[in-house]
Amino acid sequence: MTLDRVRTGTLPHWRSPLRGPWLTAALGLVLLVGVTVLVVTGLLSYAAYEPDLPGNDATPGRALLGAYLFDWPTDPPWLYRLTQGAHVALGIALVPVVLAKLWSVIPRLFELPPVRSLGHALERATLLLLVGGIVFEFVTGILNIQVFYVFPFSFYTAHFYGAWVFLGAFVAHVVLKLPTMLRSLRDRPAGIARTRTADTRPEPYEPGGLVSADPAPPTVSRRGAAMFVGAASATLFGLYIGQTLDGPLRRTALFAPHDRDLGEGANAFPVNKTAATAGVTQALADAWRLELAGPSGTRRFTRADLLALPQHTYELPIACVEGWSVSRSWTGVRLADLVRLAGGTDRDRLLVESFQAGGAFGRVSLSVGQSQAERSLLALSVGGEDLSLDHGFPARTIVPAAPGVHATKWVGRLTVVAA
Ligand SMILES: Nc1nc2c(c(=O)[nH]1)N[C@H]1C(S)=C(S)[C@@H](COP(=O)(O)O)O[C@H]1N2
Ligand SMILES: [Mo]
Repeated sequence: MTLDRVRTGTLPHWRSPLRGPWLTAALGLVLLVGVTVLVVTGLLSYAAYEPDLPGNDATPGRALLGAYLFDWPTDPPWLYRLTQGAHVALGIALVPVVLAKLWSVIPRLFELPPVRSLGHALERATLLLLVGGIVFEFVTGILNIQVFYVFPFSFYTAHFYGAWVFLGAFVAHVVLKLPTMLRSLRDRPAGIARTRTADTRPEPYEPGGLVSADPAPPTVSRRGAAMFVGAASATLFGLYIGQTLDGPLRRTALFAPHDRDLGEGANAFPVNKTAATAGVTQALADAWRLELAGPSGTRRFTRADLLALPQHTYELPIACVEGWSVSRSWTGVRLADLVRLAGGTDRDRLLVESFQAGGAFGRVSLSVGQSQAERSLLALSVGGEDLSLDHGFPARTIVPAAPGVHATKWVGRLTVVAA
C-alpha cells in the first residue's frame, strides 16, 4: 500500500496541486533553452583556452571530447567577455529554475520499486547522471566563481569532465522526454497559467503520473509560483551581472565576490593573484630583464628598452573565467613586433612565462593568431599609468578576446616557437 502511494506520488508531502505534466514541461522548456546556452558557452570557454597548445590544458586525456575545438579568434575583442559573462550570469540565474524543476518531478526521483525493467533501469541511470551531473556542475561552478576553492580536485578538470557526463545524460533525457514535453504544453488545460489561487485545480490524474491522487488545497497559483521562481532568478542575475559592466552599474553586483567599488585610477580593478602571493617583490621587478628567445638567439630588455620600441594603445577587456570583466586602455609593445625582433615570422607563436614563484599560470602558449594579432600587447601601462605590481609590473601580456588567465602578469620570458 505504502509502495503504491510512493509510486503514484501521493505521500502527504507530495500533494501539491500544482505538480503535473504542464508545470514540469514549462520548466523543462526554460531549461532546454537555458542549459543549452550554458553548455555551448561552457564548451566555448574550453576552446578559448587553446587547449591544443602545449601547457594550456589540464585534461590531456580528453581524446574525442576535444574534437570540436577550433582556433579561438582575436576579434571581436569582447568575445570571451560576452560568452563567459553569459555562462556565469545565466548559470546563477538558472539555479531557482533547476530547483523548481527537481521539485516538480520529485515523486519520480523516489519511484518504487527503483527498477522495473531493463528500459526502466536505463532511464533511471540517465536520471542519476542528469541530476547528479547538473548538481555537480552547479556546485563546482558556483564555488569557483565565489573564489571558494574547497574541493580537493582541480576545478578545471572536474567541471570539464562533469560537463560531458551531464551533456550525455541531458541529450538522452531530451530525446526521451521532448515528445512528452511538447504534448503537455499543447494539451494544457485551458487557462492553466492564468488562474488565481482559489481557482487553481490539479491537472487530470493519471496513475503513475506526476499529479497527486490526493491533492492538497492550493496555497499559490501556478502564475504565483512562476513569478516566485522568476523573481528569484532575476534577483540572482541582477546582483551578479554588474561584475561584467564598466561604470557605475558595477556597484550593483552585491553577490559577486570581487570589488564592486573599483576606486580611482587605471589600476583599480580586481586582482586575482596579488604580487605578494605570487612571490613577486618590487626588488625583483626593479632588477627585471625581459628575456626574448627566438631563432636569432636570446636578448634581454630593460623596461626602458621596451619603452623605446614603438608603443601602441588599445582598449581591451580582461575577462576572467569566473565571470567578472573590466575594460581598460593598455599601452605597450606589439607581441608581433617582439616575434620579429627575435627573428621569427608571422607563422610563429609565443610561449609566455612569468617569473612568479611556481603556480599554474606561470606558462601560457599563445596561438599564432594571438601572437600576431595587431592588438596583442606586452603591456607596460594601463590607462596611462605604469602597471601596478599587483597587475603585473614590469610587463604583462594582453590578448584580444582571450580569457583573463592568458593575460600573463610579471612576464619573465617570451619564446618564439615555430607553429
Ligand atoms: N603570472 C600570473 N598571471 C596571471 C595570473 C596569475 O595568477 N599569475 N592570473 C590570471 C587570471 S586568472 C586573470 S583573470 C587575470 C586577471 O587577473 P588580475 O586582475 O589579477 O590581473 O590575470 C591572469 N594573469
Ligand atoms: Mo581568471
